[in-house]
Parts: sequence; C-alpha cells; structure tokens
Amino acid sequence: MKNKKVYISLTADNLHHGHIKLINEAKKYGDITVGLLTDRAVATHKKLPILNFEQRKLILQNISGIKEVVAQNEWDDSVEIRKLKPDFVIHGDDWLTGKESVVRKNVIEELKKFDGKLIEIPYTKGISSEAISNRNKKVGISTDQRIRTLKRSIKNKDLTRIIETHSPISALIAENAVAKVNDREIYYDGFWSSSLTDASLIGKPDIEVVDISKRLENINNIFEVTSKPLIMDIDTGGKIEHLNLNIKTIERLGISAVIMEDKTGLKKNSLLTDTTNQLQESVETFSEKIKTIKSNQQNQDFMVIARIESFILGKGLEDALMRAEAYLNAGSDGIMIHSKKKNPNEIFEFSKQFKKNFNDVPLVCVPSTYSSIKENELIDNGINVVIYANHLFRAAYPAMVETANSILKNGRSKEVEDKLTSIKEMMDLIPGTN
Ligand code: SPV
Ligand code: MG
Repeated sequence: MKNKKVYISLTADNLHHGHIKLINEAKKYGDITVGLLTDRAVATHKKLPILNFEQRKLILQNISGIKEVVAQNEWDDSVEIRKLKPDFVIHGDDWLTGKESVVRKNVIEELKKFDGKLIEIPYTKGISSEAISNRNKKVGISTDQRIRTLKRSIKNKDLTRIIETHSPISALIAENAVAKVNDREIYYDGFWSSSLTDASLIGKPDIEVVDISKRLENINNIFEVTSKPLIMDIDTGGKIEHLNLNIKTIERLGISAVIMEDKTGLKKNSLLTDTTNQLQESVETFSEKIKTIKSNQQNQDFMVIARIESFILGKGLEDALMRAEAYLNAGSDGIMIHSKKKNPNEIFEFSKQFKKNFNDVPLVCVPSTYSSIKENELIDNGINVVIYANHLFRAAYPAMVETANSILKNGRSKEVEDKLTSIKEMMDLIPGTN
C-alpha cells in the first residue's frame, strides 16, 4: 500500500528540539513533505529569516524522516495544501490563538474538501524560535550578514522601509520599533545615515563639511548596538581619488549601500528653496565615480545607488531618464530619484518610464515633501525602497525645545515630566543595563 502523505509547514530558521518532536510525531502518519516558507512568504508577516531559503532547505533535507521539502510561497499553509492534498497535516497546537489562528481556520476548511485530517500536537513548552532569535540578537551580527540583508530585503519584500538614524539611541529605537497591523508585523528594514541629520546633530550645515571619518565613527557606534543594514548618504562622493579609498573603509565597516548624488561644486541640501547656485555633475564624471566604487568593492552584496537630482535642479524627466540609463551602464545597482514637490507626480512619471526598461532595478524615493503618499501607493507605482530621511531627528528636536522652555518657565521639571520617557524605560532600551 502506498504511504500516506503528511504535510508540515516550517520556517526552520532556528531549528530546535520542538521541531524534531513534531517531525518524529509526523513520521508516524506517513511520508513527510515539509512546506518550507520562502523568504518572501516569511517577509509578508515577519522579519526575514537569518538563513536564506536554500540554507534552511539543506538542513531539512538532511533530517531523517523528511521525504521532501517543497517551497511554500504563501504565509497561509492552505494554498500549498490545496495543491498537494496531503492525507494529514501536522501542526503544533500553538496556532489555536494569535496571529496564526486565521491560517488554522483556512487549513481546516481546505482539508474538509478532500477529507484530509489535521493532527495538532502539544506545543513544546519553554522554547520558541522567537526566543532563540532574541538571544541571537544579543550575540550580534557579522559584517557580511548585515551587508547581505539589504539586498535580501529588496529581493523579497514589495517595499523595503528605511529610516534615518543619527545616533545609536535613535537606531535602537528604529531597530526595536514594530507595529502590528492585522496579523502582520511591520518594522523598519534598515537605517539611513543622512548627511543632513549627521551635520545638524553637530550644529553644522549640510554642505559636506562633516568629514567622512566623523560620519563613519557615528555609524560604527550605531553598529555596535544594532543588527539592521544601513544605507549611507555619501553626498557627491567627493574627489575620485578619495572615493576609491573611502569606499573600502565604508564596506569594511559593514555598510550595505551608499547613495551618491550627481551634484558638483558646493553641495547644499536638496530641499532648500533656492537651488540657483547648485550644479549637476556631468554624466561622464559621475559615471566615472560609479565605476570607481564598483571596481573597488570587495563584497558582492554591497550596492551603489545613483541619486538623480534632475527634478531638484529643474531639469525635467528626459534628463532624469537619460542619466538613469547612463548610471546603470556605469554599474550602478539602483537609482534614487529625488523631488521636493508636495506631490509625487514627477516621481511616478519617472518610475513609469524607468520601469518599462529596468523593471528589476531597485528604485528608491525619499518622500520628505510629498509625505501624504502612502506606502501601498509607492508599491503600486514601482518604488522598491522608501527612505524616511530625517524623521527621528525632527521628532527629537521639538521635544527638547519644549522641555528646555518648560523648565525655564516653571522653575522645575514637574510640568513636563509626563511627556518624558521614564528613567526605567530609558534603561530598558539600553542593552546590558541589567
Ligand atoms: C539627507 O537626508 O541628507 C538627504 C536627503 O540627502 S535630502 O535631505 O532630502 O536631500
Ligand atoms: Mg544628504
């Protein structure tokens, strides 16, 4: 008689004895097919797994009792179950409540259609993949792993969400921030090291006056206490002769990508109202800079993203598209298109034309002035990476002003106390306090 088919769905990023118990139980019912969640499937609801799909698959293929490992492309197990029609589905009973209970309902409905059975086994107490993952977080992340994560995120998520961090504390806040929306966990995929907020932090204008070693020292401090990837704003990239040296340091530190803008002369911030004295670099020279970075990079996952300032400088769509093509030919791994309009129209016009020829090239935008646009509209319009470029700095500033003024006015701090974080909350945020 043919063996019965048993289906179990796993992510298997942090394999532990609870998984082995489940597999041993499943074995009793027949031949096990594991539906292994793809990176993309996991990323719809949770953080990307540490190990990629192929690595996780290899581990499972070498566990006795597992007959086959197939890709589960959806978060919801019932989609794969519809295709495979297993005799049994085995699952831990931890999905009776919480975010997976909807999936459970769908699986039960699906099984009814072909008389499959659901077997739920008691969840192994005292261990969870999440707990292991939190413990790993304390151990830290390797440089290569951090660099790689940005590319993986862009590949596996509809939209990679980046937020500005100007200090280790702001980075810790961004690292830990999570919003539960429906049954999904929404979080930031990485950090933006902004020239504007790095300069503002030390009371200087955004004119490439903060030297690179100071910027990198700040990023190094951020990396000491966090694990997410970081995109660095390298302004114009500076002199080619410096760029080829700096890029090695940047990469060695574990930065995943640099964004370099095609301006020349005294660079000022793009959001200034008056841009009359700001100049755009020639296509030839800027392409040389891109080639310099590409020829000096060591890690294949490191990316250079060319930032086009045509809209900022009033040059228009044709110029932006021409530059995008030239910069990609020079080796750029992605394009950032910038605008300081109140609506995203010119960004979306660019995206529409750009994506016709370069659908697979990551496209980045920075919606500081057109902030009413929602992320799902960015996705619908072909944007792959969104950068919230200055928001944590801008959030901290009014809070500090208000506190400073309130203490002066009242001759004590009590009036402002309930707006402040408690000392305990502050300490809980810092790793190693307890
Ligand atoms: C920055 O954050 O420093 C940027 C983005 O370059 S913008 O301020 O919009 O120019
Ligand atoms: Mg900048």
